[in-house]
Parts: sequence; C-alpha cells; structure tokens
Amino acid sequence: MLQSPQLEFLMEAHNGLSARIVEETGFRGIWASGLSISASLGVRDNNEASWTQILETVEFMSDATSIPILLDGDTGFGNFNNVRRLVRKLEQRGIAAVCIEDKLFPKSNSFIRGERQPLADVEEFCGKIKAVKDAQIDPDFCIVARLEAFIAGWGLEEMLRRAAAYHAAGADALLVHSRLSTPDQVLAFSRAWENRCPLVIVPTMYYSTPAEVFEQAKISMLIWANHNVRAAIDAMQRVSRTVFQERSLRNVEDRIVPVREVFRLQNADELIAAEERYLPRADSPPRAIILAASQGAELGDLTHLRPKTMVPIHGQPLLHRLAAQFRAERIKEVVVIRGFARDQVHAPDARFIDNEEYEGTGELLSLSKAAGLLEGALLVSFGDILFRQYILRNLLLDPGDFTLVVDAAWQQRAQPRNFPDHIAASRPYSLRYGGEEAELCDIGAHLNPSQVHGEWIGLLKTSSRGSQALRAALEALAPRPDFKTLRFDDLFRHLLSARQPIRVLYITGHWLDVDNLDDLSAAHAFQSP
Ligand code: SPV
Ligand code: MG
Repeated sequence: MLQSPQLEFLMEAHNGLSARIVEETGFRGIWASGLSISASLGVRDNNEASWTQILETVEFMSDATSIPILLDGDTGFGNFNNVRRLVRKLEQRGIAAVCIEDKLFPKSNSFIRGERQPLADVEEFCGKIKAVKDAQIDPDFCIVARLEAFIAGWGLEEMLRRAAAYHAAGADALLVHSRLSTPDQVLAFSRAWENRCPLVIVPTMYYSTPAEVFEQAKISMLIWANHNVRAAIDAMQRVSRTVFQERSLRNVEDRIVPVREVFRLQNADELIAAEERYLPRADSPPRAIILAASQGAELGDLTHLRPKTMVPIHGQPLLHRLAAQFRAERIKEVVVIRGFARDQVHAPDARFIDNEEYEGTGELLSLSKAAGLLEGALLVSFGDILFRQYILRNLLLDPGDFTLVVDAAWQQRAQPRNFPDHIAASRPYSLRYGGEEAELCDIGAHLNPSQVHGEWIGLLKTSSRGSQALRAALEALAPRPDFKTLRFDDLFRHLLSARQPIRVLYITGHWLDVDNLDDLSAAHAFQSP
C-alpha cells in the first residue's frame, strides 16, 4: 500500500471490534492509533499503557482482521533495543508495519503543547530505524519514520534534514505531521521532498482539505487517525445519559445496534458450526417420566388413601426421592403420571399428567397418556423403585438409543417374582466382558429360567431417536383390543420385532422395588434415614 501508485487510506481502530468494523467497511488497512488505544484503555497518550499492553491490543486487532495494520509505535518504547524487540513481537502477531516518531520517551500527543516537545537526536533516531530493518524477519515489514519537527515548531529546513537522514537509515516511508488547520506544511514538504520515498499524512487538523489535493501532491497514504474512538465516545455518552436520566431503555433500544449485530461481529455463527463439527453430539438433558398411577394394594392400610409412590421411606415419599435423584443429574423436567388418589400425589417442581383409567389397566396405557411428551431424550421410571445414584448416572452416560437397566443378580433378590420383566440378552453379565455391549433378545414371563439373564428394574433411557421408536411402537400397539392391559414387555417385544436395538445395561443389585410390606422394610434398610 505504501508503494502503490494511488493514494491509500488507513482508518483508525483501537481494539478487535473496531478493527473488524474498519475491515468490513472496505478499508484496505488499519491505523492502530496510540491516542485511540490509550483512550479506550482509559489512560493518557503518554506511554501510560505499557508496550506489552499495546501489543496485546494489536494482537486482538490482528486476530479479528486480515488487512494490514500499521501500529503507532510512539517513540518505540525505549531505545533501539526496545524497538527491535517490539518489531519481533509485532511480526509474530501479524502486524504489517510500525510507525516511530522522533521524540523522547515518554512521549506526549502531538496536539498537546506540541511546541514544547523535545525532538530526538537525529543519530539516535536513525539508529532505531536501522535496528528495525536489521531485526525484521519478514521482508515486507515496514517502518514509517514520523517527523515531528513541524509540531515542535521547526521549519521546513529542519524537516528536510531529518527526512533525508531517516530515509538514508532505511525508513520505508515518512510520516509528515502538522498541527496547522491548513495543509500548507505537508504540501510544502512534499514539494521539496520530490518523491524520494512514500509520504504519509494525518489530516486531523486540516480535515477540510479534499483528498484530491493530496492525490495531486503524490502523497502515498492518508490516515484518519482517531475518528472511530471519537464516534464511540459520542455514542456512549448519548446512550449513557439517556438511560441514566430516563431510567429506561425504551428510548435507546431502537437507536443502538441489536444484540444480534454484536454476535455477527463476533462471528458467533462460526462457533456454532464448529461445535457441530468438534463437540460430541449432545441430546438436550432428558425429560424424566415417572409412572405413578398404581395403588399398590399389597401394602394394605399404607396405600388405602394414597398410591404407593407416596409411601414414605424415612419420612420421604418414594416419588420425592426419585425426583430428587433425577434433579441431582440436572434433569429439569420431571413428569409424573398419576392415577389412584391423584390428589395425594405431589412433588416439588414436577409436572403432572392424569390417567383416569388406572384401575385394572397396564403400564402402556399410563405411558400413552403422556404421548405428547415422548420426544427428545427420555428417562422412564416406575414410581415404586429405589436405586443407587450411580445406576442413573451410568444410564445417562450410555450411548445407546434405547437402554434398559437390568439386574443380573436377579436370583439373589429376596423373592424373584417380576416374571414379565425377565430378559434374555445377547450375552450374560460377566466381569470379563466389561466393555462389551449386551443387547436385549427377549423379555417376558414366557422365558424359561435357564434362559434368563436378568430382570429389568423399571428404568430405561431413550435418545431422541429412541423416543421416536417408542412413540411409534405405542401407536402401533394402541389399536389392539387388549392395549389397556399391555405392559412394557409387550412394548419391548414389539420394538425387537421392528428391529429396534435395545441395549442392556447390567447392574448387580443396588436397587429394589416396593410391592409389599417386606419390600418396605427392605427399603428402609436400603435407604439411610
Ligand atoms: C495517534 O493517532 O495516536 C497519532 C496521530 O499519533 S495524532 O494523534 O494525530 O498525533
Ligand atoms: Mg500517536
């Protein structure tokens, strides 16, 4: 850009956001202004921000853009040694060029009492320029030597003397600065300089001069030096003032960019796409469905007025314990299907679905009452079971679309009796088969004991896809005249016949269900008070 035949423009930016805006506006290059960066950091343009803080800022700017950045390097943050270290670091961060001015560290902004500002010794400044050229590794890295003699009150002669020296020392371009409100000084310099190397100007004070004037004067590059930070200050002052005075956003919201514009500038979409590519696909957390419609008549007086899911174990109803176990795994939505004595069924933050036909009917009818909720990942649980938390945790980690928790130690249960829940799998539970998967082959009371590999405990998990299969199976079974009495084993057999794989997650004990008074005392022993 410094060497191109036409007049080039750099626009000021002071952080990643403004740099991105400058690039997408169409500018071909960025001026990383010392004034603007320090102002945006809330400090003065007197080297109050350290050179590494500046470096960090331009690194964000470089990351946010792909066009060249010319850093306002002030006086180089020290002597030749500091400058050459700066250049190394700038190259590592993809900064195209640095501008160094011939003043003393710590510098002041040229528009604050410029006439009092001492200039650098010419020899010393030339040493800095040479050090940059020797230190750079990228042959395209450029140094712009900035002449402050006009600012400090010197005339054209001093400017030319210094310009010749800096040019001879290796400067790729000269920045001619002036604080006059007319372009006279820079035009006079450019005439006298006769194009010996590219010239850069900063028309902050002589802003009314049309760009064509500089084009005709063969200026190479023009810097709009601080206008984004000034625009931002104006916008922030107006918005803050309005919100403060009106204690409301109503008159502000429509005058500022929507939040989605912030996301766009941050390239939020790219991250969403990358997450699709790189993150394991996560179903949203499952919804838990607890089947709690049955009375549990075997418990006698205990379930005379309430269903067994509300029978307390050490004072806590079974249902509450289940719901708490689900919540402990960050499951937000717990749905309870209730039937018998439904007014007695409650649980904090749960959602309830009523099954009026609970009497003499089977589990599938109850489940079908929640048909509209059988989507996304699901956990389905009987309302009368107790299990150790690790079982739920392992089930949630299981990658299958449809997984049943199966007790391989079923024969050690006090009185094995849930024949419809007896299963046969592709392999029995074995310590030796740690990592291998077992699949359901059959389930039901028809299995002969020698075929049985375990007992389904009344807890299952489905992925979104598994839930789809579950819904489809319910719909397929619903027309059957005996649908009202069907149980889960009927559903699973139907799924198997429809070639839906069902995984078996083996456990060995650590659970129980509550059907009778013996179970109830076992439950009290199982669960600490
Ligand atoms: C800057 O933008 O920080 C500059 C240009 O150095 S000026 O403020 O005009 O000196
Ligand atoms: Mg500056």
